[in-house]
Amino acid sequence: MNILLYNPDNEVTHNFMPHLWMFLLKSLTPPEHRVLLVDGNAQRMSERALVRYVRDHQIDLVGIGAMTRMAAKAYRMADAVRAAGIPVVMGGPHVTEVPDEALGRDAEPRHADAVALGEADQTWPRIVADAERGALKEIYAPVDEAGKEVKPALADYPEIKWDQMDLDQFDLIGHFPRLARRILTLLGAPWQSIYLVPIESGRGCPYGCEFCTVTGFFGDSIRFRSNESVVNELLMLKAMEERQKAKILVFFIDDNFAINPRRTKSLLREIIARGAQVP
Ligand code: B12
Ligand code: SF4
Repeated sequence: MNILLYNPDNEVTHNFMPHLWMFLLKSLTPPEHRVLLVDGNAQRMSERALVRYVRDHQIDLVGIGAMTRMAAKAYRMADAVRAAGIPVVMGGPHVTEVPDEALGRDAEPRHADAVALGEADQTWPRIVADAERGALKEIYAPVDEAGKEVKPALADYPEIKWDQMDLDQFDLIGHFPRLARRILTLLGAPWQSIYLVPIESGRGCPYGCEFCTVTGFFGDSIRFRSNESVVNELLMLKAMEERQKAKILVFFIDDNFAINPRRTKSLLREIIARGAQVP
């Protein structure tokens, strides 16, 4: 199948960083499928333009992820894609809170064929398999056979092959004013592109602030990736930086990067030690 993962823009500002979920789900997609990514923050699209893209690339399934801030645009885009006959699955924090809204179970019209609740690391391959059989279910929840919620163990976090992703749409140099680009050239900066790459090292938060969805969504205990897996990802980006003459900045998107000082220090020490070994 050809799958498009689409992240809507907020129709006001441009984001400076791509969203991690798209790269993560692409990495978790069985290799026989082709996955394309479009982030509306980098290439803003109208409903008509998205439908044209879907037709031009013969897309069989569209996955849309959105925060509440972008939900209205997400629904409009989903409606256009569904009207063109392509199934839409939606995920992320907003539809997890209000799945009935996306599925048209309240007073509003339906926007999605299926909704992935919560963390979709484990449900995504099932969604893809069901879509391929033409048998999408309405709701995919991360639960075991007994119906108990299962949080993905980040111990087996997938390798995100940044060096094999087409990152052109996320190149920040294109967004720099012409003067800033000229100054960079005059200063002899060797970079032909600049990327800001999101990385996570852990999920969850014990504090449960009333205005925030993180504790409800990711749980109140923190799960960490192994130091090795995080540092491997950083080293891959460093190698990519040199090969592509690019500048790559890394943004740790963890809500609580330093919540466990012993673990944070051990990660930072490993970054320093293994980073120093790179010539
Ligand atoms: C990094 C971050 C930002 C960054 C950049 C966003 C980016 N480009 O990554 C910045 C700082 C810019 C930002 C801004 C805002 N953010 Co923010 N942000 C985050 C943060 C900390 C991490 C996001 C992330 O990558 N998580 C890790 C990935 C793996 O998790 P995920 O995105 O949830 O994806 C998983 C599932 O949701 C699911 N999934 C997601 N999408 C899809 C789609 C499909 C098809 C499927 C099947 C599954 C699926 O699968 C993934 C893997 O399990 C989250 C909190 C958090 N820990 O998630 C808040 C969070 C997403 N932000 C939030 C908010 C409110 C905002 C702002 C609106 C704040 C403001 N008032 O301005 C702005 C809006 C930005 C905009 N463009 O308009 C809220 C959203 C709540 C909601 N109800 O939607 C969150 C959840 C934090 C909170 N306080 O509750 N944010
Ligand atoms: S992530 Fe931050 S705002 Fe959200 S519950 Fe935890 S401490 Fe509070």
